[in-house]
Amino acid sequence: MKVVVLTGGVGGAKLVLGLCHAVPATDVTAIVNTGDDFVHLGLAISPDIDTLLYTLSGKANAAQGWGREGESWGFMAALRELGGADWFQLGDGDLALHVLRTAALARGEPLSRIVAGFARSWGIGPTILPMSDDPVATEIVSDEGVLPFQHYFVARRCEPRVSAIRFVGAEQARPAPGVLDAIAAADVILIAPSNPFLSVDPLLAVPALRQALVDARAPVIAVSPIVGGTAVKGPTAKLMGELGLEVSAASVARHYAGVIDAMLLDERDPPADLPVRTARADTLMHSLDDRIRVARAALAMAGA
Ligand code: FO1
Ligand code: CA
Repeated sequence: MKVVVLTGGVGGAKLVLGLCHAVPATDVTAIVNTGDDFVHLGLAISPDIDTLLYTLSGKANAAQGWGREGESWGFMAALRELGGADWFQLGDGDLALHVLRTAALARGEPLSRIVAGFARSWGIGPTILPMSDDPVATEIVSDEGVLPFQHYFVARRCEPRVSAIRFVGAEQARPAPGVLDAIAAADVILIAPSNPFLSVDPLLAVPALRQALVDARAPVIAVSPIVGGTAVKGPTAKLMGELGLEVSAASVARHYAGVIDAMLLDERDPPADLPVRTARADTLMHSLDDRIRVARAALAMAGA
């Protein structure tokens, strides 16, 4: 069964890992948000891609959600001695991805090919595709001005009050090679329980990608990022309040209207009248078994 999953951030990576135990890993294609990407100290950083690479290769720092397990920080210590910008932590092992990606991009290699090379080196089964090889930058319009995503998310710890979110370059961005084919060939398409506004919307802002989802033969099923009336982690609930949205699965379903055919709700959520087909499960993902359960529950909605 060919499964395509749209993902970003830590929550999304958890579901992708669960999927790899619910169907053959090589039947899974992850289309990953690149709106968080930025150049820092001259290095090309792709956080959501790297989080997925680490998660699928067993290298992820489970507690932290990003970066590597058992990381060392010699580079950051030396950087601080020299007064370098230390608000964004770059572990010694993590640096290898950024240095190699930066060098390859400078040689004109597209991000999609670089990521495929990393995945192959680490023996990762699923296909990992950036949403686009073209630049898309998430910007946060806030009461502290227009902030680059990582400044909002890391330097300011999501404290600014958000009035709008923009995806600079999305209009002109083309889906990366393989993205449209994967969507067309899919038996089921999942939207992971990633932050709808920060991690999923950049994907839906790429016109041809969104259109492909609308036109897809396969059902598009979203896993609700809201559990019991709030978000599991991260700024989703706070953002929804600031954007004037009710913090509920129904609100997310309306946000995805026209794209999704169904939504998997958490069993704790109050009864809701959603505009799409629904099913319920325990969608909290702490253990690997949790992730497999949620993946299976989502796939079951496809009648697959
Ligand atoms: N998040 C933080 O809160 N602090 C950091 O210092 C940090 C460094 C970092 C380095 C590499 C990387 O791939 C991710 C990193 N993240 C950090 C997480 C990152 O900001 C988020 O994972 C995404 O951008 C949103 O999911
Ligand atoms: Ca459709």
